Amino acid sequence: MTTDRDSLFRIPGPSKADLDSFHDDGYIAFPNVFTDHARECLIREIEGLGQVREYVDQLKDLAEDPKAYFIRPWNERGPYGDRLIDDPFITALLTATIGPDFHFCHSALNVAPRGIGPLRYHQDHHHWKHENPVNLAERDKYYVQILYYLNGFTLGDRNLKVIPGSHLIAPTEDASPNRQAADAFPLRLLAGEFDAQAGRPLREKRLELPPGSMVYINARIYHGVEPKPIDSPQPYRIFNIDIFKEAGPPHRHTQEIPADWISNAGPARRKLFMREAYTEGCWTH
Ligand SMILES: O=C(O)CCC(=O)C(=O)O
Ligand SMILES: [Fe+2]
Repeated sequence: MTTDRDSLFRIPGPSKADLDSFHDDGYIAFPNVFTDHARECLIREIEGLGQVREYVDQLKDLAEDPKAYFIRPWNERGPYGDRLIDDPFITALLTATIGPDFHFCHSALNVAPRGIGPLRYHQDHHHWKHENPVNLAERDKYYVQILYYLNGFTLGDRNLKVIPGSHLIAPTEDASPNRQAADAFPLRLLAGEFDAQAGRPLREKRLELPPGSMVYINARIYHGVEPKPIDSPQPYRIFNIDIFKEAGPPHRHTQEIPADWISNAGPARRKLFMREAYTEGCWTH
């Protein structure tokens, strides 16, 4: 537990129940975990970005054919977004769940407007979707996604949904890149076909989270997102994500770290950034 620096969060680290949830269910939900000040400053920082302002300004014109704003990697981070990367709470959580040997992989920012469609059930562990020796060797390593919901979401309004325990299912060909099989697989999971393998019933859990929340997931868990109704009381849902991986070769989106992030980093932060980025062909030569 670190107290050497101000945190953006209300709690210093995970509880025993949080850790059990990570290992047994594949995710931890942290409702309203940001301090009010941090939540407000982060929202202001993101809404102040030039591209986001432009996007929000033209939302009314796009109402017929809504499109989300999406950027990956999200490098244009202000002071609060920057602090998020190695906030003491985040570092404590990563260390408690996956051990001390992890790297920053990449980030993204997403703004989802009224009328946007769903995101199907999927997993995000890219080494499962490729068969190179390096991918096979990396499959069992942790890949964690930290999903930040600064303005929250309600049930049926761009809510995240998960299948608790589905991170325990071994990779099969059915869970592979073939789109048709990949779409059918979650239905088979939910129909009970893999309950015995998981040692528990695999059922959908639809989440509802207030502003200032975060969800910490093992990227092997099946998760998806529901559409945002055209008459949602919330004009857009802000979602940013930081992804960390156990030390090892690059994942599919392991990003280049901007030079100034490295030159401005102290030793602990620099360690997070000292890894190879993904490049075309890096798994095959
Ligand atoms: O939009 C969300 O709430 C989650 C998106 C997602 O599944 C992802 O970024 O991997
Ligand atoms: Fe995802």
